[in-house]
Amino acid sequence: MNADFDTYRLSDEHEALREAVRALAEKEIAPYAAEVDEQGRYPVEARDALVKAGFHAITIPEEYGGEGADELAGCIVIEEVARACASSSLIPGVNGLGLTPILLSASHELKQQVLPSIASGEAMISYALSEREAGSDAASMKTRARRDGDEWVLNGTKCWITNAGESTWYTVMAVTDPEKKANGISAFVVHKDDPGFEVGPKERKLGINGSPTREIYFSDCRIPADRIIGAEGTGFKTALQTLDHTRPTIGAQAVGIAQGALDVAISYVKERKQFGKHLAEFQGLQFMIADMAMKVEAARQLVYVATSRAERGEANLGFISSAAKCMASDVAMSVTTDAVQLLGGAGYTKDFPVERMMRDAKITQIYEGTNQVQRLVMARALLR
Ligand code: COS
Repeated sequence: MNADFDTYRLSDEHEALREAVRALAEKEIAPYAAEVDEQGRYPVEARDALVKAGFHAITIPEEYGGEGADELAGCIVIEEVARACASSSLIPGVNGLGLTPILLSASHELKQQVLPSIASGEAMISYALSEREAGSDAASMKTRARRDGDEWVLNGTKCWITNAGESTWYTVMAVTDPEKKANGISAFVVHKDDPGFEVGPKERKLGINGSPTREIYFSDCRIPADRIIGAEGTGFKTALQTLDHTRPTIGAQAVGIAQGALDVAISYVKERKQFGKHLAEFQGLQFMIADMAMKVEAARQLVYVATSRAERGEANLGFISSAAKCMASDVAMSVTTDAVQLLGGAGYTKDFPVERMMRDAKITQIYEGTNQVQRLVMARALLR
């Protein structure tokens, strides 16, 4: 935690990327966002548009067929898509989460097996750490992986898996040595067609209804031995190191949702009249708008600093990446709630997108570690 104020700078390329993603999101994603939410359907229009533009998994290195963009670029894509549709932003978001363990720790051969299919958009990837009884306490997982000759055999159930059923690949953490606790967990890549792999029914959720969340089941699921990510016993560390890189991307999603709600609120208060004046002329509401924008900008800056530090491979990312995720998601919840308030009765209806944004914001305080876990990570870093 150095007092280094020049920790990132948006390049011309980053600004151009933002403009390109915003244009794409407004034209090809926003028009379907309400329908995707109401029908609880996967945003195929967003997927096709993101794949066509190469924005669905932008951080895959060129060597593996990807765009080779940096993590800040990855955050900008997620932020701008989330401004229009949070469910759709989980396409680049979850790809990033699923493939980061591979980028960080897999062999060149495994990267070659998996990454080109994701880079081309032919496949997507999900991340499977949580279990019904192992959420915040992720190391207490029960899913087992046992070596049998040239194969690993997986048994167990993973829970709350974002985009399960849509993804082809799954990065899965499983216990290989129960005696060693966190150091007895290994990470694997499973393909949807591997024998013994199945997905469960869709969870019925408050928000992000366009992104399926399901359990995934492993019943004597056999995968080739070379699908282990890194060495046996390193899976939990890879999983946490991954979160150091991807929690800022949840922050980016939260910033995008908040910005989307703020933009709607600003245009509404400039149009709507009460007591013979535009709402924008009431100082009480002006102060609300100013506070909302101030919080969104502060969260954005923290997210960009965190992701830039992660990109540089700095040590001890726990504090900054948890702070970015925690603050941005708390901001998203408060700003979307205020946006509903500013639109009044209209804001509470589905005629405007702010009630959806408020429901979608809630998950950002919960997934990739609850904000209580983020505070625990921050406190541990401070008090170590
Ligand atoms: N990077 C690499 N290694 C890390 C690490 C990090 N950021 N943080 C901890 N480790 C290492 C530790 O050093 C320890 O290894 P050693 O025993 O060799 O020292 C090991 O990992 C276990 O760490 P720790 O003892 O801190 O683990 P805990 O069981 O106490 O769990 C929390 C730590 C609670 C922070 C972790 O389980 C967590 O983040 N939980 C939330 C999970 C989550 O985000 N779930 C959402 C799923 S993704 S949608």
